[in-house]
Order: sequence, then C-alpha cells, then structure tokens
Amino acid sequence: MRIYAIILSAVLLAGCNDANRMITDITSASDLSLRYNEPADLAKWEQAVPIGNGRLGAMVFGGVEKERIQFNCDTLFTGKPHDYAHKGAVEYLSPIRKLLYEGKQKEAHDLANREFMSVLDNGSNRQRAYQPFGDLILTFPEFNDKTPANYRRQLDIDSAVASLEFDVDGTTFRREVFASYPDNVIVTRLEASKGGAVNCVVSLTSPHADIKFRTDPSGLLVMTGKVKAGVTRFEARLQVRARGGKVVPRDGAIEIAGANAVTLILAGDSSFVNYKDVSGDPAQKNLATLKKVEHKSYKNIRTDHMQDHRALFRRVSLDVGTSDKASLPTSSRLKSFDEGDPQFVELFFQYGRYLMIACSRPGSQPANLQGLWNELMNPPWGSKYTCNINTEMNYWPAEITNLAECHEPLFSALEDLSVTGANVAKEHYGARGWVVHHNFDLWRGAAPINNSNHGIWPTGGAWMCQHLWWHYEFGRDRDYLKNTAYPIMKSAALFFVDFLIEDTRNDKGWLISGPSNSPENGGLVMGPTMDHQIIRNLFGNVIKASLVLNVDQDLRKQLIDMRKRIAPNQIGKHGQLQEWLQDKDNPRSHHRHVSHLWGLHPGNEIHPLQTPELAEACKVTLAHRGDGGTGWSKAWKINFWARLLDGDHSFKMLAEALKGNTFPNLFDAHPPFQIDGNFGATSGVAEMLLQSHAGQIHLLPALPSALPNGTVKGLRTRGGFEVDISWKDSELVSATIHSRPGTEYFVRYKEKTMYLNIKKEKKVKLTGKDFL
Ligand code: FUC
Repeated sequence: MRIYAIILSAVLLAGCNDANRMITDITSASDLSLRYNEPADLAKWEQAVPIGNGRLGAMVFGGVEKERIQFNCDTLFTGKPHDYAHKGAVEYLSPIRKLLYEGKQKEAHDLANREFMSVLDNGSNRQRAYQPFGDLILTFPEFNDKTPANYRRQLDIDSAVASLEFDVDGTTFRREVFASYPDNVIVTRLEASKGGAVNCVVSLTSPHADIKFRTDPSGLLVMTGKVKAGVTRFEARLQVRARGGKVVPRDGAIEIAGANAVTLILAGDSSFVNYKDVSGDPAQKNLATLKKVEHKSYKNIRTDHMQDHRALFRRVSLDVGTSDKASLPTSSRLKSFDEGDPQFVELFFQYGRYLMIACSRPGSQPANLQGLWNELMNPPWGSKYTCNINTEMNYWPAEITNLAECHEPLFSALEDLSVTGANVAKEHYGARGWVVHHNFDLWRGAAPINNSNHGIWPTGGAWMCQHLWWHYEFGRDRDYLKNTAYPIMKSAALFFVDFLIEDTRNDKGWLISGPSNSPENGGLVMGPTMDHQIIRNLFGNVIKASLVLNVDQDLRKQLIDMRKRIAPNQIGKHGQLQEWLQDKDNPRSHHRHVSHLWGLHPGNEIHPLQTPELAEACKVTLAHRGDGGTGWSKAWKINFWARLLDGDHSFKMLAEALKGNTFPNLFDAHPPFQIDGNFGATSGVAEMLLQSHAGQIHLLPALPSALPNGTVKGLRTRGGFEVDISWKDSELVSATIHSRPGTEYFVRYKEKTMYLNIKKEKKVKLTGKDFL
C-alpha cells in the first residue's frame, strides 16, 4: 500500500499522466471576491486587480495570451534626500500677517510665493513623485489563435489571492498571484489540468533608466536600473521554479516549455535606507529575501501568506444579508448597485480593509494617494502624501476596523516628519516643535509647496497627530503612548503654543491660526475654522496624554489656558457653520472640501446630542455643499452623516460614491484613481454601526433603513473594547462587548445609556431589552 502511494506520487510529480495535480482552487473562492468574465484590457489599468504586502504591490490583468503583472515598490520616488525648508522665511511671517490683517490678500500671496515656500531642487514648486517599478510579462504564444472557454478571473479578498482560469482544447489552465508579507515576495503560479502543458516566456520591463538584464540557467532573471528622475537604484530578481519541462534562459527572458506547473518568485527592492540615505544595496536585500524561501514549497508559501492575511482580515466580519447578485461580475453589480444588493456593501466595506492590509504593514511606507499602486511616471498629484484630508482619510478605518498594526507606517513617517518639520518650524516660523503643511513625500518635505493660496496650511502635522492619540485610545498601550506618541504630539503642540497669535482686530482676545488656508478654498487668510478645531483637538489630546503619563504639569496648564482662548466655532447668517472668522460663506458653493466640519468628523467637538446647535449648522453647510463631489468628498460625507446620526443620508452618500466614483476594480475614482475614498467608505460604514468618539460606545448610531438586518463582529472602540452587534428589523438584538483591555465605559443605544464595568479580558452580552 505504501509502496503504491510512493509510486503514484512519483508518477504525478513527473507529470506523465493527464490528470495533473493543481494546488490552486478557483472554485472555492469566497463570496468576498471581485469577479470578472473577461481579462482586463492591458491598457486599462483600473480593470486590473490589486495585490500587495505593504511594500510590494502589483496589478494583475489576467490576460490569456499575454499576462501583465505591473508592480510597485513603496520606496521608488523621483528626487533624492533634500531639505525643503526655506532659510530666512521667518523674516516674512509678520509682513504676511500684516498684509492679511489689512485685507491685502493678493499682496500676501505674492510675498509668500516669493519668500515663504519650500526650496526645491527640481526647478518646480512641487514635491517628488511616487514611481512605477516595472512589469512582469508572461507570454503564451500557443494561445494566440485560440478562443478560451469558461474564462473567469477574480480577486478573493479573504485569501488575498488573484486568480484566473480558462479552458483551451479541453485543458484547464489556472493562474494565481499573491504578495506575501511573511516571505516578502510576489508569487505567481501557473498550472494546467494536463501534465506537461505549461509553456510560457517570462520577462521583466521597466520605464526607468540604466535598465539591464541578466539571466542564468537556474531560472534566474535579474533586472537592475535607476529611477529616471532620481537617484534611487533598484533591482527585481525573479526566480523561476518549474515542475517538469525545460527552463531555458534567453536574452533578457526565460522560456519554460512542457512544465506541469511553474512558480515565479519575484523579489524587488531599492537602495532606499531612510529619507536621508539612499546608499542601500537592493541586490543584497533581494538575495537575502530569496535565500529565505529557497527551500520553501509553493504550497507552504501560499499557506503562510493566507494565514498571515486572514489573521488580520478575519478579525472583522459583516453580514447585512445575502443577495442573488453575489455571483455576478463585479462591474455589473457596481453599475446597478441598489438596496437589493446588501452583500455588495459588505464587499466594499471589506475591500477597504483588504486594501489597508495590502498597502500598509509594519515596516512599509504609509499608504500614499494611490495606496501602493501606480503605473505612471507622472502620477496625479505625484501619488505622494496630501495631508489636508487624503493621508488621514486613508487611516480612518485602521483602529475601528481592527487593523491597528496597519497604522504603524504612518507613525514611522510622523517620527521622520517631527525632525524635518522641526527645521521648518524654526526657519519659517521661529517656533519650537514641528510643523507639516499640506503635503509630504518620501524625503519628508514639510514646508509649504505649490502656491501660497493653498500650500501654506500649518495644521497637517497636527491633524496626523490625532492618529497617534487614537492608537492609544483604542489600544490603551501606555508604553506606546509614553515612548512613541506623546513625544511627537507634545512637540507638535509646542509649535502651536509659539505660532498662535492673538487677534487684535477686536477685543475678544481670541487666539487664531495664520497665515493659513481653509484647505483649497478661499486662499490665504487669518483664522480658518478648521485650524482651530484641529489645534483644540491636539491640545486636548496632549492634555489627556500628559495626565495619563503624569508628566509636564506646567505645559498642561498652559495648554488648558490657551485652548480656552482659541477662536470658537461660529454659526453664520444662513445658519451654516462658518468656514472662516468672517461670516462670508457662499451658500451656492459645492466645493469638495468641507474642512470646517472637521470638528464633527474626524474631530469630536461637534455632536448632535452634545452640541445640537452646532450640529444643525453642520447640516445646513452640508445641504449647501450638496451630495456631489470627488470620491473622497463623498466618502467624507458618508462619515459626516453617520456622525449626524442620519443613517439614510449616510447610506445615500455610499450609493453615490459607488455609482459615481468607483472603477470596475472597486478602486475609488476621484477621478482619477485615489485610494482615500475606499478607506473613507469603509470607515463610514463602520461609523453607521458603531461610534465611540463622544465618551460612550454608541450602538447602531446611524443604522440605514436599507440594512435592517445584520451582524457585525470585531469592531473596536475607544476605551479598549471589541464589539459584536446583531440587529433585526432595524432594532438591536444583542451586543457583546469584550474587554481589550478596557474595563469601564458607558454604552448607549437610542435614548438610553448604561454604565459598563467588565473584568479585564472578559466580555458581557447586552440585549435590546436592556436598553428599554
Ligand atoms: C487635494 C484635493 C484634490 C486631490 C488632491 C490629491 O488637493 O483637493 O481633490 O484629492 O488633494
């Protein structure tokens, strides 16, 4: 019996029989899949599906006779290490303020554009751009004149594997591609149902400079090069493993003939070490990476990858009902999205979580404007980090949807920015602490860019500090607060202690921010509302953190005093929340930024139950601005309406975003593609079901009538809890609150609030009746 088994497996491995063993299994893909019945057009990038391991990303097109796997590495940027600060700019701070006080905005813009902007090394006023790496191209000449049958491709976001399958002349061909975080590589597998049927030519391409190729008979293909408009060098190293058949190196390519199965393992890296140093050796890094998997089977690489992904992804589940559309192609579901497809809400919600795991893992760069995925040498807005909304929106779902580890790359970037931004604080403002304006890049540029009419906005760093505090609020890790978060937050607050200025135009004694902008609306001003909300939030969080850590008593007292004097929110003549100190909002403006509602979301100083007048003013503003906008603007409005406890309007904005601003691969369409809207929508769905920003866990605060029945498990709240909720006929059935590691809090459902006291790491189950 044993001997028979050994002989049989030897026969299978040799591929001498027709029934070739396939590891891939497209048929068992979960309902959490994006599905298509045709390949992506090789020239239409937004039809391909994304995979990623935080550092390496790829778009898989699923072509039959030609497969394109366009890949990225998170540290390939144009430019080089550079200090963007403008020495001596501080001389012009008071003159610019004076011009603004005198109502001479144009003169202020001109002076600031001349004397106050970043010093750049590329003859422009822009920061540097994220770059593509290259394409892994697989060609299959034998399929050229064939019509495949039963073609399907999909991205299973539960296993984080992109796959495709089709039949040609009675043989089934399967392919799958994934990016492994544990093994740090992108893996492609080619299989066929018949032995010896895998034939393919593998090559690499790149649009950059100094591109060179090397092959060797072991099945190795190496591509080296340098970023065209920069200094960063890179290497892609592809190892071909074939089971059976022949592997023949050609000029810059590898040909595989008659194999039973093929595994392609792609390592890719750059010379980037940190924002000050690009002297690394990508070849050494890749060699080490490939060495580690040298003896690891495809099956084991795949199993470890799925386990790693699912350990994060499966922490949260959402079930809002099934629909018979789940097996339809994703693009047709998207086009016809309506309330009859609640499962699509689940898919889109979980897709944001999938993307977060794929583009932001400990050790990687933060998610940029396109996450990790970019095919263009000159991508929109440089595909860098715009932090007057976009970068922060990327991380809104991190804590609440239980992916706190994925937040880490943002914190690492903040550590860098607190250094480069300290130089900008000194040179531009003569201030202590650190400051970041509305963009940063790989080189951690923190000074104002583009044009003073939107680039001078000093609260980018302060806004990002909210994320440091959230990570503590949700996770309650005191060591993290003490060693990582607090020093950066405190230094950010010190900047504003020096920067805030008393408005002497009246006798109110208000402290205001300026020169600044209300993001991208109205040009340079003194005292935009958003800045004051952000600075109040930062001061408040530093005050709380200093109490938790029992440090800096004098600073705390100073922040408490100053915080009270920061210009308050004001309601204007239309009943709107004022965007500026002056009551000059245009009720007909549909501007995409709704910056002055920051205090409603992601801030927490406006709440319909605690500050009802201000909440009403937010509604008036949202009515003025309308339900249109870019992808991220609609995504923000999903969150705003959820915070206003209006689930139906929140759901309407979700439908608007899906129908008007989403590509066939479910990437957010600003347009163009920008990933923030994906993350904003995921956060918005979570905010419909659970909120905790107002000192209590609020169950089903904005449940839309389109989702009357459902269960969500594993969402997190401030205070250190994990919450499972189920509801039926739009009423709470039960809520299970786990201590993680929180113990005491208030829990609210509808009108009733209860005090919660759970033993550490225990859970308590509440039912709808408890809240009657
Ligand atoms: C801000 C927005 C734009 C775009 C860009 C990346 O400038 O106003 O809409 O999202 O960032």
